[in-house]
Order: sequence, then C-alpha cells, then structure tokens
Amino acid sequence: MTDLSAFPITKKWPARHPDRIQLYSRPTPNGVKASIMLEETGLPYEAHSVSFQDNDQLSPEFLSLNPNNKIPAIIDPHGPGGKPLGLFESGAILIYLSDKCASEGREAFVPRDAAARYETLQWLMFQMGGVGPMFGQVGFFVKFAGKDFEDKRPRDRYVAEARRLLAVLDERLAGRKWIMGDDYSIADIATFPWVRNLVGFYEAGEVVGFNDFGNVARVLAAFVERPAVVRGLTIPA
Ligand SMILES: N[C@@H](CCC(=O)N[C@@H](CS)C(=O)NCC(=O)O)C(=O)O
Repeated sequence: MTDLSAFPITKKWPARHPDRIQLYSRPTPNGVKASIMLEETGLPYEAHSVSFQDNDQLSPEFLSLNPNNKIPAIIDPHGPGGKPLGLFESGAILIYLSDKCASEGREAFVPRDAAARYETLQWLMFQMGGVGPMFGQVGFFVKFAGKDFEDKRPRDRYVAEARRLLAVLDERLAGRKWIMGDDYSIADIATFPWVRNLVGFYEAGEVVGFNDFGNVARVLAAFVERPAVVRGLTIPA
C-alpha cells in the first residue's frame, strides 16, 4: 500500500485510497479544470473538499502542498520514477495529467504532433495568463465587493480586457470545433469553465456583450454537454 505520510496535507484530509491521485479542490473555475480532466481521462482519483468558508486553504496542512493557498492541488502517488509527486497550479496539473496519460497509452487531450502540442500549450497559457485573471477581476467588479465602488474605471478596464480576450477566442474558434480544431484538448478544459463562470455565476454576459461572440457561445454549449464536464463541474461535492 502506498504511504503518503510524507505529505502533511494527508493528516487533515486522510486518503482512503492512497493508491489513487489525491485531488484537493472546490468546484470553482480553476478547481474544475482538474476534476474535468480527471473525469475525461478516467484516471483513478479521490477528491477532497477544501472549504473557503473555513479557510482550509490557509491551514498549515494545505500550505504544505501549495504555499500559494489556492486550489486545485494534487498528489500523484505514482509520479515520475514511481515516486509520489505533489503539484499545484491548474495549468501545470493539466500538463502533468496529460503527460501521464500519454505515457500510459490513454487519451491525453494534447495532440501528439510536436507543433500542435506547443500550440495547445500556447492557448493553455492564454487562459492561465489572460482569461482566468481578467475574468476573475470582472467578477469582483461586476458581482462582488467592487460593484459598489464609485469609481467605475477599474470595472471598465477589466470589462474591456475581457471583451478583447473574448474577441481573440471568438476569432480562433471561427470554423473550428474546439480551440485546437477537431481535437478537444486541455486548452478547452482550461478555458470554458471560465467562460461559463463569466456569463453564469458572475452574471457578466450583458456587460461584456457576450452575444457578440457566437463562436465562443457555440463551443461553450458543446463543452457543457460533455458527460465528463457535467460530472467534473460538481466535484468535489
Ligand atoms: N493560478 C492558479 C489560480 C488558482 C485560484 O485562484 N484558485 C482560487 C479558486 S478559483 C482559490 O483557491 N482561492 C482561494 C484564495 O485565494 O484564498 C491556478 O490556476 O491554479
């Protein structure tokens, strides 16, 4: 049986199945990237719920795995060289899980062709560096505490940037089924939870003029119909 006792996080969230990938998360747009990928790939895993209400992400046990106090984070008991590997940052987790799947002969959600692989990583980074942080700011200024700020310039700045990013994504999706064309990939898994959140939970569809981005809306609709996405969006319960 695998021993994960070297990871203090397992004291607070004990592993019932230490042989499986341990996921520490919440069903937020960053959290579900990991759960959707795990559901898509069929890799065996065990999900642990990190409560923001209880500030679990600030606990010493959580910080021992992610000093940046953010979900998602994972431990793979069977990492490189057969040794356990802890990992945080959703983009890194998606790349890692994809590489693991490729080495196990599973569908990896990254094209095998080298140029297409880098193109996928490029769009993944577009999400990590642009879509996620900017849409998150829109949420703050449109739905949460920032909406009551008198000065509307910060809100307008992030709304304009979100619109610009949506336009870039919309153009990329013109004539394509997914971001990488016919191949559904980790770039889609990273991006569409954030688009869904922007128009859903953040209720920012109108303010960003979402109706102008028909390709984004079309791909979002296809994304949320995938059975693994439906499941992943509610994990951990
Ligand atoms: N760049 C990080 C961002 C993760 C992130 O912002 N997670 C949020 C939830 S969506 C979080 O854990 N927030 C808790 C906090 O800031 O205390 C990633 O992609 O993994």
